[in-house]
Amino acid sequence: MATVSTAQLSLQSLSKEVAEWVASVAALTTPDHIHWCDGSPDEMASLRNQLIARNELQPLNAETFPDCYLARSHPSDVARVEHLTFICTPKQEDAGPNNNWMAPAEAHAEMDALYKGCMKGRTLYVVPYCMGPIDSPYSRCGVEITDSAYVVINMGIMTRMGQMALERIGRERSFVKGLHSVGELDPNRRFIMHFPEELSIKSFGSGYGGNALLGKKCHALRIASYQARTEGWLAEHMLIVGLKNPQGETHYVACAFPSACGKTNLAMLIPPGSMPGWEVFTVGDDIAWLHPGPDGRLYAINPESGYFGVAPGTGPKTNKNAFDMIRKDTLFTNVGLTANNEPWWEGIGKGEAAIDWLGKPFDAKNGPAAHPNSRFTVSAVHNPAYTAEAENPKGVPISAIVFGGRRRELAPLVYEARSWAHGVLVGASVASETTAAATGAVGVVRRDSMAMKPFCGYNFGDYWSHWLSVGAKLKHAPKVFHVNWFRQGSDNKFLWPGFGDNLRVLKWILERCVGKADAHDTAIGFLPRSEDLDTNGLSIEADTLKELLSVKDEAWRKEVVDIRAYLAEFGARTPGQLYAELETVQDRLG
Ligand code: GTP
Ligand code: SPV
Ligand code: MN
Repeated sequence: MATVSTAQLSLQSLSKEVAEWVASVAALTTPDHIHWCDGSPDEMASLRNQLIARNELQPLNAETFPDCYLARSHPSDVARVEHLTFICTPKQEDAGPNNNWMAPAEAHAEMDALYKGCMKGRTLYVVPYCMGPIDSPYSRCGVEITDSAYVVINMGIMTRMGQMALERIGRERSFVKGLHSVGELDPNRRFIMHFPEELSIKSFGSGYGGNALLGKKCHALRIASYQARTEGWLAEHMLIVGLKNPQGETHYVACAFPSACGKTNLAMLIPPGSMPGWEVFTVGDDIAWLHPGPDGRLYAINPESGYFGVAPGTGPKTNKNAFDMIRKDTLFTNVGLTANNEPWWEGIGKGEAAIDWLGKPFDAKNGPAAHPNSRFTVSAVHNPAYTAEAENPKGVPISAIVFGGRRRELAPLVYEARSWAHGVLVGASVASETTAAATGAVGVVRRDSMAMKPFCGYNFGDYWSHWLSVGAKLKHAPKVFHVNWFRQGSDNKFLWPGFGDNLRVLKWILERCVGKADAHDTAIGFLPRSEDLDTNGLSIEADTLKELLSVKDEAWRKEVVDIRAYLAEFGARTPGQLYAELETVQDRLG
């Protein structure tokens, strides 16, 4: 029998459902010890000390990076594994061509065989958590069982963990069950399975990010999107940012960009010096749960309480807020180190690496010092742009929805959809170059509808219909836009400066929302002309800006053909309205 500890957690309000599930998992996995997590600072410190004693965590320079630590994952376990991620609905067509599918009984059998005795000699941690403000009607709770102390520490930062979550589960009786074991970290024995109808997740063989922190992509996107469909809301891969203009008006914008395509950076951008009077507030950097409100507007909460952000590219020039945010109380994963025991990565803008992410002396011949998908985990309250609106149980009203992708060609800097339905087509058609956030080739353009290709827990055809139906319920639907910060010239350099200067594009977007800014009407939607954008203080060639704001009809005619073929992959599930919207674009292209 396993020994049990509960730290400061009171199990008085423990629901029968949780107790029985934990007991059944313990019987299957046979841990030596069971620890119920309370999420307290003492508990986190004790878990860190255990990892330090086992050489799995390294304290960083205590003077310059107080309470910061470095973890190195297994070198084969550095990103999400989309080819090993499954949606297990009874019917395959409900998972859709956008997902890998396995029959639930088969998936359970396969996973339970892997779990059998897998925690022998280990501790089973029970992590009760709440996604969203603890008192919000929109929040949802879960319990993750894991044998990884690293996962517990991350969940402690990324979610509201402990007593309050356990009590809410006790009242609601419904919660998402997430079972996770690192197994042997064998890439050949690694699976991330989702059972949306059972509200359960089974993950084995990885300790990394979205594969292992089950509250994040597994619960807050794959399971939640499935629930959201039946309940009339949306669970999306979106940042939420508040923008206060010099007149003192604040608007909130939700933006869906694929992984490693700029959400964290946009969510905490610093206005350029030539745009005085603007203020930026971060509500969320990765996930938004959106609900139609009583006033006919769309309201967003951020289900997370921390950021699991991409380290490379984060420097004082690109993202000073993030750079300042991660100087204390931060957990780094797979970054390099300076001779001074400070974290280092490509794009940090100062110092140099002495040790690479594998722990070896750095030699540029062997590749980058930091893994391209190296990350920091940090509490949202450390963000200089944090706003207490992130705790607002009602969420914040959304004025604009912005889709985007990483495309060296074709997609202009920004354009506006003509209507909600056209916006759903624009979102469904998002295409982007793959990044290091998932294993596999990098830089390959693929369709990534609403930036949800790896995260939608059901058939995209049904998902697009759901988007259309949510819009139909909104008296004041947000306007929908598309942006691309990543257009490149023939020299492979980015045409647009990006980062803080993206506020210039957001300004035009907000002015469009209140009917103040001008635009010209193109085949694909409304675009600003050069003079419609605030370029005061921006050094950019007139021709470059013109190029960024151009629509190439010939290339777009090809794109339309490609989009139609993509929509057709979803057969009869694709809503006819999307084809009608595509026809309109095609007619306008001539
Ligand atoms: P996930 O956490 O994987 O969902 O990523 P994300 O969408 O939050 O992306 P993030 O903001 O972390 O940016 C990913 C990479 O793109 C980093 O290396 C950034 O430095 C870079 N990046 C972000 N914004 C811009 C931009 O406006 N222009 C350019 N050129 N690069 C950017
Ligand atoms: C992403 O890949 O979109 C991330 C990182 O935000 S992960 O938590 O691994 O999903
Ligand atoms: Mn993400």
